[in-house]
Amino acid sequence: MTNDAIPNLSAYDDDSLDKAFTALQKQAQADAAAMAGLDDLEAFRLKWLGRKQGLLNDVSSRWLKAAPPEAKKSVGERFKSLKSLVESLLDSAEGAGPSDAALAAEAIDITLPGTRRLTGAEHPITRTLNEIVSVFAALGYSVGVGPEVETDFYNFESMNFPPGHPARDTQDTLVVACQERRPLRDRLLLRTHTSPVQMRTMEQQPPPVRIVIPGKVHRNDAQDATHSPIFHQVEGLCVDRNITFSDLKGTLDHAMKALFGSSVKTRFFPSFFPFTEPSADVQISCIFCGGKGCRKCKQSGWIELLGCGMVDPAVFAFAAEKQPAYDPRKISGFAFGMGVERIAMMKYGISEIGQFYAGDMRFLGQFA
Ligand code: 2U9
Repeated sequence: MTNDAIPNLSAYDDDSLDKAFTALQKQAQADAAAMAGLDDLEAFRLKWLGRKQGLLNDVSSRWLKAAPPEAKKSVGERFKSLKSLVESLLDSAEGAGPSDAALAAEAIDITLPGTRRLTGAEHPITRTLNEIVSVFAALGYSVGVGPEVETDFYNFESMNFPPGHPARDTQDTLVVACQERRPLRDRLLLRTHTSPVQMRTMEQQPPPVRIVIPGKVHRNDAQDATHSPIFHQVEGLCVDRNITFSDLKGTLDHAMKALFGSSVKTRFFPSFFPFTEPSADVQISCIFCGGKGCRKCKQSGWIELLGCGMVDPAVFAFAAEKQPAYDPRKISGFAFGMGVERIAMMKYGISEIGQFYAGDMRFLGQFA
């Protein structure tokens, strides 16, 4: 349906007007008969009734407005009936729905098998991370996030790793280049743990604090079956009056039961971290053999899963520089940290950490 221009009328006698209007009526009827689908209906409406370029608009301006006064009435009557014809053609086409030809063109064979679409699914690391976070969220913990590019102060110094202290060697660090001219505390690095977010949170709010920090961390470690230079942690911090090691044990025992099943047992071994004192490693009874001893737990019946401890007063002292309420004589707290990959590997029986990052659909599809 092209928009043919409306020629100017050379004569306004009844015969000439009849001829001109009849031609347009026929054209409108032919256009209406040729309509097949909704697109054609809209094209018809635009061609005939379009406000600026519609043919009726042209007829009105070229024939009706240009008519000599004595012919205005007869042109007007014919214009009115042409317009009603176009409108009724449009109405009946709208009511009639698509033509048989249009329906046939759109017909589908519903007996053919459909196209199977892949359903997206959470990555096993995201799923495990969310599961861990929800266990603590149910205990009233809130969730914090913070920068992955950190300063030496937040990543190390405030966490009780003094400059030059050998404890720093336990977390091989990727540093941002060309920082040598800055004071050590301001130099940028890729965070080796999510602990700086807890420190930043304490600086922002007085106790009580109950937070978990999930996130990506970076270490200058070679990749092997169980290590990756980029991995994920969930760390937690609880600070209030009278928080004791029993609170820590009860909380983590509950969390491990929530994550691995209510029959799981926990035990706490003395350990060392610069930021907690006393510190402990937490083991859970082997989820593969129930504690009897198997290859997975090296016949011990126990698997080491996370670290924890009571927040070192030296760490509180750094927070107290901005929030005096973190006075270790008045408050106490516990903290813990776990590797998400390690927990996901345990939960899903995965032996190669690299599987998580390879993007192999045969692996990822198992979690859909
Ligand atoms: C503040 C004070 C103390 C966080 C803690 C651990 C123990 C721990 C490791 C587990 C496996 C890291 O992913 S891993 O390699 N983490 O053992 N993390 S206590 O202690 C804090 C954190 C923040 C202010």
